[in-house]
Amino acid sequence: MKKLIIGAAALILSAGAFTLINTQAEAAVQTLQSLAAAKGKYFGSATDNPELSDTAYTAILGGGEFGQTTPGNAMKWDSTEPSQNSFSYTKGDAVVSFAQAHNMTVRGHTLLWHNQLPGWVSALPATQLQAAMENHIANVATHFKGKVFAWDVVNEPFNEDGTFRTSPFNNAMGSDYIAIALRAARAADPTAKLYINDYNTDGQGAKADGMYNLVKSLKAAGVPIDGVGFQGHLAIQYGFPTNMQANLQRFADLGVDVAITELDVRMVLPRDSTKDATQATYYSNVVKACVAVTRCVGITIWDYTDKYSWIPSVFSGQGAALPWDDSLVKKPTAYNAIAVALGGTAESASPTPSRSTSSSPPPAGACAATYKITGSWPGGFQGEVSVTGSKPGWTVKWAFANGQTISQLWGGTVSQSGANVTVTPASWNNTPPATFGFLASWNGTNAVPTVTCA
Ligand code: G2I
Repeated sequence: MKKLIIGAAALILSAGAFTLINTQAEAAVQTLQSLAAAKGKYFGSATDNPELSDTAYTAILGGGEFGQTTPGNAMKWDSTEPSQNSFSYTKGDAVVSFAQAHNMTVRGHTLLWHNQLPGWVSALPATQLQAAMENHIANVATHFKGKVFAWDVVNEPFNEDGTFRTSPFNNAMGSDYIAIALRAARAADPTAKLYINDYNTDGQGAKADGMYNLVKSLKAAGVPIDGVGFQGHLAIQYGFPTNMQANLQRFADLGVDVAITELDVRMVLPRDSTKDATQATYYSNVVKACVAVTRCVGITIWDYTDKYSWIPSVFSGQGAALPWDDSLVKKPTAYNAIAVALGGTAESASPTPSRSTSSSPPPAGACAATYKITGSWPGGFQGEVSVTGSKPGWTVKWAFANGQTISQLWGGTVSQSGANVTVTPASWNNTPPATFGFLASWNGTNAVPTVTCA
């Protein structure tokens, strides 16, 4: 990670050695959250309960890059009230606990959506729908009161042409259900910011106009509406949304906050460097649009890694939409584009997806080793070495170039003396093919070393 030398400390630096100590004491690690915070905004990532048991994943999620999270599924109606008046908060509470333990704020998502709606709701007679909706909102928003800073009260109320989407709520109450839901949320949690959230409203067009007219009329009628969420599910093959910054600004000018709530930028697979570069410009443009609009409060990516992205299961043949790849390794293109757009500097030596070295295939009785960085987060990384060939009792060696230090290794015994690392196998791992893994620290640069096997 880069060190940021903040203004005051940099000034003292010229005064001599004593100040160098001061500079180091005041240096801060650059993360997407620290950069966003310097602009008065947050940078967050969605998450979901199954992922919270993946320790390499949570090390990055809670490692400082993100100051905010949104539960991808845990607070939706099917999760919180699967049968009428029977509430379950276990999953939502787990996300809140993780966030609280890692200095992250939580966006509540979502009180009302036509999707992931339990069958019993759609089966209710229209005359009972308003009461069921108000009861749902009252219970869920009360439970999470003080734990979420905002709620997506209503999710995706619009059709592409800007008319209201058909839903059990719209069928029963007409578009008034939106105002009724917002009032119920305000009554249950007077301090959470209340949002309407939708996709394909990021740029100007019929759907964004529909949202604009709705927000304008809700404000005029004194309905509690504090913000509009722009999901930002983008795809490089469809072009960048029209006038995104101006679009965000016109909503802000109505007197509401705006937020980028579910950003990802997908592509038709396979990835290549041209698509990665285009994707990076999309990330940059979205972040720049938010930075330029004072009332844009923050940006959330819809989970940070391709490993847990919703996209491949919905858009067949598409994906690679997040700034971290399937192996939890940062993509220098997308990640740096975000960091730079937030006013930071590009990481010159970010791990790339193919960060591995390997020796040539070994002759009989010899061995070869391949070193791979499988995950990386501020200050730490996970590595894996595979040993091939036919040499029982192999010894793998390498020298770190940048001060990396191994803290833990499995599948073998490690000794590290300065830069030099020697690994011998655990008894059960004596004969190739064998693999061992490790955790290590890094700072600034994390070059892949040349490994030897003997
Ligand atoms: O569809 C992408 C997002 C669009 N905006 C609203 C968001 O709430 C929505 O999130 C996604 C979740 O990321 C997915 O994880 O919403 C999907 C449902 O529409 C979620 O997928 C569902 C799967 O379809 C279900 O099969 C699965 O049981 O997740 C469920 C829980 O894992």
